[in-house]
This record gives sequence, structure tokens and C-alpha cells, in this order.
Amino acid sequence: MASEPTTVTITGGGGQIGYALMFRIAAGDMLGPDRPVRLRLLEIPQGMRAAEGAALELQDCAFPLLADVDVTDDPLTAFNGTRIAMLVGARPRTAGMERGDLLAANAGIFGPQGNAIGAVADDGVRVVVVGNPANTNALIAAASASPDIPSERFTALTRLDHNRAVGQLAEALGVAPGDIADVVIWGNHSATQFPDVSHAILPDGMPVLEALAERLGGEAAATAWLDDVFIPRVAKRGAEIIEVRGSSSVASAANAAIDHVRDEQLGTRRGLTSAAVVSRGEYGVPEGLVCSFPVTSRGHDDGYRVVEGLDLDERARARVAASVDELALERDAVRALGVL
Ligand code: NAX
Repeated sequence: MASEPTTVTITGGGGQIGYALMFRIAAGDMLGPDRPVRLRLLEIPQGMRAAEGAALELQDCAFPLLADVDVTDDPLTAFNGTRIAMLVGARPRTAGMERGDLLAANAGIFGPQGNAIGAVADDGVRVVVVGNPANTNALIAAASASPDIPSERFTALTRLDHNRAVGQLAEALGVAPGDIADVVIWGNHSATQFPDVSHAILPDGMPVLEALAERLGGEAAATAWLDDVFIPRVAKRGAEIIEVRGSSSVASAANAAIDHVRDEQLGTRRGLTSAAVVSRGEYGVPEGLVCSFPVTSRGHDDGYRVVEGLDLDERARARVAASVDELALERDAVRALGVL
């Protein structure tokens, strides 16, 4: 093998997204065809058999890039020396559960995992939180890893929302998804998120807004489509998938998590993408909230940087503010639990 394997930890390794993630990572889809990986799968005792079974299948794939697979229910073992931590396992909302209960249950997972990352992960670890409520779980994990690991090394996944937005636009415009650049998801990975196409362009530089107006019969029709169809459809796509498929998004979520880590590690290719990162006050978002922004990465362990200076009109500012308010409420609820 070319180089020392990169340790990648997946929590919830016995769950659905974990299962969809690990084979693609082992095949080189995330870190490239030259970087061997060592996988660590973290589970709770009830999930251990499923994760162990997945590890047997990984062995049966004989992936040339896969150096090793460990399955454990001990966070200190799972995160020991890890460079990339993908926090997927979370406590789902069950019937009758209030938002505060959900936040508290997940604080009980992401607090200890953040502690363990601070204690034993590689200093250069990068963490992506997939498990919901992803933004606030990332906030909790980052606070719990502090001061050993800087909080900017923690991110949350909004790339699935980003990719969903690109997919919807591609269909509406009759172009390939790869033709659409500079879509932005702002805010929380929840129904309040704001999928923003006002900076999006096609390969010839034509603004997507203009292309939509041409295709839909004018600016007013394009605005109505964005407000009434596009934004709610992207924001509620998870529910649509459950209704049609009878089960939640799995392969598309794993794919987005791979896109997120790949672009962060190797660099964004064309234009910007979306990721939830710790706010430094950009666009007026209160410092410390884990908020989805337009980001780019130059690779080489540079991490995601917020792209500043994009113009937001009044309508866009109101939508961003509504989602940021929700993030602040989640943070306050977690603070009230004494977690932060
Ligand atoms: P599953 O229920 O299939 O798998 C979750 C796994 O996590 C289970 O095997 C469970 O035993 C394990 N787990 C629970 N607590 C754990 C802990 N403390 N340590 C280690 N493992 C633990 O769910 P799946 O479909 O894989 O979804 C995982 C999470 O992703 C959910 O929270 C889901 O809401 C979230 N999603 C986030 C998305 C995003 O874009 N940010 C989109 C997809 C998905 O909805």
C-alpha cells in the first residue's frame, strides 16, 4: 500500500447509513484511490451484531485500500487516533417525544463522544455530524471536545439538502446536475433551512434565476415556483422519501456524507458548496452556532471556509434569520439542560 492508512470512524456502524457508507469509503470513493483506510465502527451493544456482520462483508469484498476494520462499543477505542469521524448514530425521535427530550437524549450521546474525541483522536481530526438534530449535535460534540480539538474541526451535514436542491433545479431546467454551480443551503438541517439559488449559475455563466424565468414564463413565475414548489420540496424531501420509499433516505445521505468529507479533504472542485460550520459571526449569524453556509475548501487539511460577501436580498435575509433563530433556540434548550 502506498501510505499509512487513514483512520476513519463511523458511529452507528450497524445502522442503515453506516452500512451504505462503509463500502464506498473502503472502495476509495471518499479519500481517493491512493489513500488506504482503517475503519472503526462504533455501536451500542444492541447494534454490535449488525456492525460485526457488515465487517464480515467488508472482508469479503477484499478491497485493496482497506487495511483493517474494528467494531467496538467503546468510544475511546473507536476514536483512538482517528483522522475522520463520521457521527451517524443518534437517538431518533419516538412517538410522544418533545423536542427538549430529543435534544437531551442526543446530548447524552454527542457529549461523551465529543469528550472521547478530545481525549484520544488525532490532533488533526475532522468531524462531520450526520445524526439528527445534526447542527446542534455538532455544537455539543465540539463543546465537549474543547479545548483539545478546535471547534472549527466540527461540521454538520447539509450536503444532502444541497444535492437535493441541485437535483430539483436540474430537473426544472432540463440540464445535468453537474451544470449547476453555487447553490447555497443556509441555516439548520431542518424544515426551516433556506435553499438559495440567487447566486447559482450555469456553465456559460447564465444565472439560474434567469434560466428559470425563461423556462417558466417570466420572473414572477420563477419566483412563485421557487417559493411554492422548490423551497418546500427541498426542505421536506426527507419526508417525501419516507412516504414513497417506506423508509428514510439512506444511500443519498451516505453519498452526501462522502461528498462532504471528500470536498473538505481534497478541495471543492467547481464553485462553492454547503456545509454547516461553526459561525465566526459571518452574515450576522451569532458566533458559535453550527450553521449551514456557502463554503469552499482548498484541501490539504485546510477545512471548509465560509465564503463571505454574497448579497442577500430582504426576502433571503428573513429566511436565513428564521432558520438561525431556530438554531439559537436549540442551543438555548441545550444550555438549559446544563450541557454547554
Ligand atoms: P439507523 O437507526 O438505521 O442507524 C443508527 C445506528 O446508530 C443504530 O445501529 C444504533 O444502534 C446506532 N447508535 C445509536 N446510538 C449510538 C451511540 N451512542 N453510539 C454508536 N452508535 C449508536 O439510522 P440511519 O438511517 O442510519 O440514520 C442515522 C441518523 O442520520 C439519524 O439520526 C437520521 O435522522 C440522520 N440523518 C441525517 C441526515 C442529514 O442530512 N444530516 C439525512 C439522513 C438521516 O435522516
